[in-house]
Amino acid sequence: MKKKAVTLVSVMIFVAIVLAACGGSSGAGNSDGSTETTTLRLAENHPDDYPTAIGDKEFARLVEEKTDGRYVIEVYAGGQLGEESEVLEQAQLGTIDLARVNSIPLAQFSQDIGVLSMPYLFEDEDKKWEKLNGEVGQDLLATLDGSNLVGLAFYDSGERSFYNTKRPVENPEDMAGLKIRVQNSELAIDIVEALGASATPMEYGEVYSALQTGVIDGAENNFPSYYTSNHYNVSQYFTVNGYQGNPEVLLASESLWNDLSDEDKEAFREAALESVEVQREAWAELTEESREAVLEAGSELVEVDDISEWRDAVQPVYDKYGDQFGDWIDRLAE
Ligand code: GTR
Repeated sequence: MKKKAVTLVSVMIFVAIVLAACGGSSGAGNSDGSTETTTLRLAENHPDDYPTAIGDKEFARLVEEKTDGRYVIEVYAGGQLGEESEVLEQAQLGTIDLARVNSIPLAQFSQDIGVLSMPYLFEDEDKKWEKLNGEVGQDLLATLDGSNLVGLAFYDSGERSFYNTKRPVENPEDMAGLKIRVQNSELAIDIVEALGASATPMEYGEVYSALQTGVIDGAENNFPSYYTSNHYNVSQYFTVNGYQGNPEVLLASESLWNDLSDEDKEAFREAALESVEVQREAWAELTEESREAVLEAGSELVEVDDISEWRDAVQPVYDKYGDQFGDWIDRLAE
């Protein structure tokens, strides 16, 4: 929620008190001579030192710099502002200004963005990031138009793999009958079902106890999430099959966006794109670190030498969505 302080001294004092009470802040005396600071809230569901949160903070720093301090962004990490679906709803309503979310739940607002969650879509990391940071990426983000959300940039989320509490899974047949938690997305359900497992959509914050109590047998995620969520403590078999390379998305609520001048919109967009580098460096580091940490803690990593049987097993997903995503798949592969 935006909080504005205006020049009249008495009003400023009043606003400062209100803002302090709400956890916001206000300031005066920017380098451009203006006396107005707008404090924005950015929702982040990972811990404060997780790579996406590091990216968010770099974005915040750059926005502040580029707008001469007229915009201050406070990052609310650790899911303080709610689970991903609640955050998305609030961003649509404009009660949360900015958010970093995963691209899978965004597919409910832009079917096109779903293409990024297609299994085994990306083969080359450099190319993937050239595309996501370039015109195709911006065109994909623009498909959110009409959803009250404005996509700014993609962040790295590596590759997702399956893990479970029951047994080492070496090939798709071993997935049979496992109850796997997925994000809230039809495509995610279809992938798990193509593999012969059953899919249970659930919020991220509920997965740990669902694994612990046996409500589900497994889930899927990248190494950093598997590690920092402590899922590795309750789900020891991790199959390194990197089946999905969908990125994270930094976005703004349209209500914030409509309040920004064209110049400030440009500053926000630039800041978002520039923050990607710092986020990706942090990502690479934590990916290594978390892989080692879970191994040390006793996780059993099943390395998949031949990914082709996994690719073949998810072919029904390409049969179902191939036409719908065809043009995007071509553009991402060009
Ligand atoms: C993580 C992602 C989160 C959340 C989570 C999930 O990789 O960073 O935003 O989407 O996965 O599986 O729900």
